[in-house]
Amino acid sequence: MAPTACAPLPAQPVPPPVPPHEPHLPSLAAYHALYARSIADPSAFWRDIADEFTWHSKSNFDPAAGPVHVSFLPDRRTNVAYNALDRWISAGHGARVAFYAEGNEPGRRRVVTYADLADSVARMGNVLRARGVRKGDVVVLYMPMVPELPAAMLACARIGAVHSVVFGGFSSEALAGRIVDSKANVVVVTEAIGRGKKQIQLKAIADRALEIAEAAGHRVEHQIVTKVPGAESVSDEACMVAGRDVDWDEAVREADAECEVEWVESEHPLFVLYTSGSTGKPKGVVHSTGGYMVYAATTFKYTFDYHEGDVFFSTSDCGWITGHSYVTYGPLLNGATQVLYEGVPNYPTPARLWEICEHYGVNQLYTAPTVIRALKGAAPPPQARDGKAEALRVLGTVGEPINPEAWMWYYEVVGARRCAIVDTWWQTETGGHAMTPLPIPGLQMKPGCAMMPFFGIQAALLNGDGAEVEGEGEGLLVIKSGWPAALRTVYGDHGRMEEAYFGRFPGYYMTGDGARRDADGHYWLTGRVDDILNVSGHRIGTAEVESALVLHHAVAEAAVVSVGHAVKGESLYAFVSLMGGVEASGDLRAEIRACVRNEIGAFAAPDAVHWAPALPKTRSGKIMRRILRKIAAGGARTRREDLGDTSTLTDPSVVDALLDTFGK
Ligand code: 6R9
Repeated sequence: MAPTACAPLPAQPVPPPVPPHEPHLPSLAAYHALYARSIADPSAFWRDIADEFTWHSKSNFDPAAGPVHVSFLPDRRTNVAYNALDRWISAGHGARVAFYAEGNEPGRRRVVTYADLADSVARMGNVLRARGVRKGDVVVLYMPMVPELPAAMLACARIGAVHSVVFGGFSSEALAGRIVDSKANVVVVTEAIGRGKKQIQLKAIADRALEIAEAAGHRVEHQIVTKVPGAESVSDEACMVAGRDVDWDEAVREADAECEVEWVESEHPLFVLYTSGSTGKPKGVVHSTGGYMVYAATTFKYTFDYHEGDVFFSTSDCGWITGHSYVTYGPLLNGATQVLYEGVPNYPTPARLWEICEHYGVNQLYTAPTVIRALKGAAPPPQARDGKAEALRVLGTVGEPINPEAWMWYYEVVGARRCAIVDTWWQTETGGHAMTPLPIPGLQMKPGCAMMPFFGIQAALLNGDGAEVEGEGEGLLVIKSGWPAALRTVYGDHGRMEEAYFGRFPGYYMTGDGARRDADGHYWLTGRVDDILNVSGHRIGTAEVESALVLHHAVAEAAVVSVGHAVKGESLYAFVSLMGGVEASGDLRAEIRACVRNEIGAFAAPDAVHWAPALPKTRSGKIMRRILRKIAAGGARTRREDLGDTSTLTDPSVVDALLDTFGK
């Protein structure tokens, strides 16, 4: 019987260590000893780890005061790109493979060594400097998963600039919003990319975004344009705007290969990454240099038990935090070799992901539950045929809760019962894994459980009054005290950061997730407790989608909820009230969905649009989403008595009207 999240847990023994070498954490006792030290004396714990990196001491950096403040070795200076590349090259590892880059089309492969990557990074650093980019300036990157993207991120880091990667699935409007908010003067864009059968003209989307930004009063001075070998492009020379657009290949070829390292204060911002909040527009989460560097590297090392010579493969895009911490930074800071895949996991066939794992002898695979669910049943991985997990040792999952059935398939079929499953719970704001089972030999894994905190993380559960829940129980998941990779601020709005994360219960970082602690002290994530939804692992704020919906002139009001979806985890269901006199129609539904695609991106377009004569509201004007969620989940079969107490609604008859409008 497949276990369920709340049922008594079948113990899943991790098999005896397959690794050819001693694991980084040979026993649970080793974890407990390190964890205890990380809490008892965090400064000494992290300082010892930090000493493995290259730093320049002495700095006159003066940490800004504020009620919410984390700082990490503020008296030192460092450079993340130096630590990710030059450190390995100086140690004689320049010829080591950094990326096996696998193109969208099978067979299209590139190999990038540490020396190659360092060369591109240095030249790109000079290209940026020549365009006026200085320490602290934001550079927006709108690129697919090709080696040029981590190279551009590291080039920014090398010169002390702050990158802001925007996921290639975002629309012109969304990209423009991020450009304007971050005041970036330089944008790096890839001309066109292949994603599965589709060709996406990224430069055309970016060109439009620059127009929108300009209309909003912010002019981008330079756009650097890269090409992906093999992607068909509709743009040509004529589409390059003279004086603004620069060809990456040409510029990089002409640039000097020596690029002076900018040694920055440990607290200097490394990047801004926009993410959905529960209210209003996306927040620019700012991460620091030193603390983020050490934490991304340490979590990578222990969670994946990475050893020299292993091949790591994360399917995450660098447009999300997972690609930042576990494609660009964590792996390179460990001198790791990894597969970088441009395409989608099921193109041209659902066996693609397994073929890639087999071809490169992947040892650690990191992907999302939505990918696992989509591939489950579609194509058996090769190891299912011969019963061997080949090279795979650690299987990671991230982004959303994994249901026990998907977990069991990952464990039994993909991992052939010989791999550790690391269900990593963390967030854009935590910078790296905050809770995860670790691949410790003999650890009893629990399907769907994030289990234990990473070093330095003091997890706690609060009840609605802010009191800590002790022992077994459920509550709001919070983190007490700082950790090295904690977000430092929200770009341009420190007040918003204090309010959003620390306002309700001062002294605690609010994760926005709920969790349950079991009798063993292990944590089970129960989902968001705020208005953030998770569709295919993409974090989406209901407020953002609702704002996009009401931009359509025919829409008076909208409310978005989610319903369970077999592959995506959650799918978006929109209740839309039209302006007086407007007739509902199929065309209008399509137009309204297109509005969300234009405003945010295709991944945020609701699967269902329900014409709502009115929305159920409380007397204080708050939409009662609890009722809408029940209607969306129950569909046409929903009965009024299923909806619970509706007496606090201003107009309870609204509910009947909603139940009458199914399928209209
Ligand atoms: C890394 C990342 C963060 C939100 C987070 C939570 C959900 C992520 C999870 C998980 C259950 C896991 N989440 N990992 N829920 N189990 N292993 O995804 O960052 O995009 O900021 O999303 O994703 O709800 O709060 P981000």
